[in-house]
Amino acid sequence: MGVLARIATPADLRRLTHAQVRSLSQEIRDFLVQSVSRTGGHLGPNLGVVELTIAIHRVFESPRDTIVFDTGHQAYVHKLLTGRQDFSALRKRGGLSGYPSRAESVHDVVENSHASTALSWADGIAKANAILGHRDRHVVAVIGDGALTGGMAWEALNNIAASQDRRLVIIVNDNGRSYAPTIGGLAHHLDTLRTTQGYEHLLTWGKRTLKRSGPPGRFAYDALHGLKKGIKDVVAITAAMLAPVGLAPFAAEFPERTFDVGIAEQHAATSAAGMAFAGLHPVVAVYATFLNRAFDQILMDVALHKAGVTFVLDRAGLTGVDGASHNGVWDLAMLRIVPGLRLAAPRDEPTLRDALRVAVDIDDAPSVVRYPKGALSATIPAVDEVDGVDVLARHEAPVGAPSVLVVSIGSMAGTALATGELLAAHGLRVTVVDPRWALPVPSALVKLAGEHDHVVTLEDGVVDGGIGSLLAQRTRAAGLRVPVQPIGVPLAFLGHASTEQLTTDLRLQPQDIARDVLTALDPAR
Ligand SMILES: Cc1ncc(C[n+]2csc(CCOP(=O)(O)OP(=O)(O)O)c2C)c(N)n1
Repeated sequence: MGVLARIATPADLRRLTHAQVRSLSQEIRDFLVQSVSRTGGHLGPNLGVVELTIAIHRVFESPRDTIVFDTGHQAYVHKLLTGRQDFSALRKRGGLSGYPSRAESVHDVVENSHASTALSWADGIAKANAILGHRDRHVVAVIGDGALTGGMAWEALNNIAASQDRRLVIIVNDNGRSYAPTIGGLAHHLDTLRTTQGYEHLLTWGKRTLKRSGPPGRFAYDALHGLKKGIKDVVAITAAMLAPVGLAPFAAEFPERTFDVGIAEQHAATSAAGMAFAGLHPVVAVYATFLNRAFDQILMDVALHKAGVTFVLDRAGLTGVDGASHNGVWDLAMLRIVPGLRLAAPRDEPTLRDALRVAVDIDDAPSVVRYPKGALSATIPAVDEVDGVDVLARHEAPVGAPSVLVVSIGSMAGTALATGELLAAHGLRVTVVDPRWALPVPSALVKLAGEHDHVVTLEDGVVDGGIGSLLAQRTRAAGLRVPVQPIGVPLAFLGHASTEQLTTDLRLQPQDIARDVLTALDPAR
């Protein structure tokens, strides 16, 4: 029996002599060459990390210590050392995944195979470990010289370099190659640093690192003080916009729980996923327009990993005077395709408070709370509620009059109410509703749509691919024939102007919307 067959868990590795470890390395190489040449998969990157992975598992104690592989294509050796030695169906349904997989093992943490994210994950996990007082836990990030060319890795490095007291170890696996030889000045620089690789060398390094990794986190119990205040596991993250997004008072009261990561929206999202993995509930506060930068991270780091992270989007909708690049009109269309994501568009302060309260309780999916620039609308009370959907107004009409459902998203509530009144004045039966939670589209909203002759949706995001078009899709899928008329911001870059001027130009004023609805109902009108 070889050495590999006797390794069921990383603990078995720690009992091996150096000679046995050398045999193990050779066995793993032989195994990989044989099995991966049969199944296909990443052979070279894994042959390059055999000694490294053995060393990591001898020095650190997974899963107490978290090991994060950047990209994850080089995790085969890690799989072999953590109880997964049947590679016969690698990358086939029912067989082992070609990347780390939480479903396979508690030793796997990051499944995102998009490169350059590991340092952000590691930073988030290490921050959470420090806050939660887990002084004995290390985070080890393995990143290749190729992945290190990704800008996101530099966002993370900038944050990690500024932190102290965190038990975070970064291993740069510099083999001079990405898929092709690694390009750029960094690769050149690393070439000059590269040293001889060998198992004994790595082990000595690892043990030294353990000794050097500094005193345990000092601020855990400050932080726990926050628990008494009812914020339990909440931490706040901003990307260089602490005061503009309104986090200054939170930062003043809970400095240890507030992280300004710099102009690094991608790192904000992925480090938040890391924090959520380690037991916190991060609230990432950004302007809606800047969230666009972090789409892949929301999709692949937060949503795919079912991380409970709340994104608070300030300045959602038309922002006006800052011009084309500052309108927060893409978030709804962008976020509606993220599986599992829940999004609230509160219309006033009470619904904003309620949305935030609900959002920070969602621990298994991304949640988003979006609200417009400036003061929130005066309170707009609901007159009724239908399975979670607020009814803002009901206008009755004589029997036989056509009925219209006006669906308001977030800040459009005032416009929706005024539109409803204008339509009612034309003899229509009108119901004005606000789902508050717009994503996923509530089934109650689909049902309400089916009870009317016509549906009009009002949103302050791009109308193409927005909530209205999604509702239209859902009603069709439910077999309903009711027409859905989506009204929102056209797909264009809008020059700077006041929001009043913009909504007038874009025909988003109540009288324009009412006219468009009446025309849709009776084109001859
Ligand atoms: C965002 C992104 N772009 C491209 C890829 C495709 N890709 C997978 S591995 C890899 C090379 C990674 O090189 P390196 O980090 O040095 O690891 P090595 O394979 O050399 O160990 C590339 C480009 C990816 N996974 N993610």
